[in-house]
Amino acid sequence: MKSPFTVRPLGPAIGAELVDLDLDSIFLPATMTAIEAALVKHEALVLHVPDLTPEQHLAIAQHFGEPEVHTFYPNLGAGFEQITIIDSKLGDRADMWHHDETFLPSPPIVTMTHAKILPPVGGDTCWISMTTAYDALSDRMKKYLDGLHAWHDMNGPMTAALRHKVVTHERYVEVVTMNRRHLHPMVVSHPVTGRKALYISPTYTTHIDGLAPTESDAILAYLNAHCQHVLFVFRHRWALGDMVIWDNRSVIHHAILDYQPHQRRMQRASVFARGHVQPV
Ligand SMILES: O=C(O)CCC(=O)C(=O)O
Repeated sequence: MKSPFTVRPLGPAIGAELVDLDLDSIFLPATMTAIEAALVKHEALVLHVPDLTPEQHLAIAQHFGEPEVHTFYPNLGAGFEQITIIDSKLGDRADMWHHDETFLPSPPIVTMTHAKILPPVGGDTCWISMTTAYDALSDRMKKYLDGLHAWHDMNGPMTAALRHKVVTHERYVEVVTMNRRHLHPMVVSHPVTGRKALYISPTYTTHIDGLAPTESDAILAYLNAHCQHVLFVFRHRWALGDMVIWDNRSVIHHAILDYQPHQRRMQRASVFARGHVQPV
């Protein structure tokens, strides 16, 4: 069967774009299977879809699992509660390296963001291939990490948000008392490809379980610096109507905040694996 689009790699380690995708075909299982295959291989996929409707956005999300109704961000409402709005005019920003919501027991596996309003220049997003970063570690370091787990906590970024006056004190107290933290393996295996990936981020990972604080801090500082090497990074300069789908099991991301006072508004859906553990 003819492929429903052409996959053009945008970097050797991570990133590809889908060319000539017919949006009507996304309701065909074969198209979504092909998109998923391209995603797990390239880890971040750019689709040029200015005409994408919220129905189509949701249909793509539903292919991957259970779209999330986000706890913190506003959404499109009335049947589209799973389409979240991240708008700089509301003070929402994601200018830090992170996987999505790793303070949860089963964080979203895939996220997809559609550019609706962009600044005249700036506002790019970057992704790091945590599989390629893992592959580049020494065998000694890989052995050291084997079996280690680290804590992922929501409270650090909330404290930073309070300090930057992005949240009110009332909102800060409301969120931190939810006590969103979880222990995850430092290295995970991708359920489809089997590739190993580092599973830490400077945003949510606070410390390695069972290690002395100085050792944990030193190891995390080394790993975070290692991951941010340019060799592992894919940077996308958005055009209006682009959508990027990324695989949270293989990448971390960072939305660059360099465009103020201009507005940047994205509509996004994040997707839990089917049967995920509900946060309490
Ligand atoms: O706005 C972006 O480019 C990405 C924002 C982000 O971190 C997210 O949607 O999870």
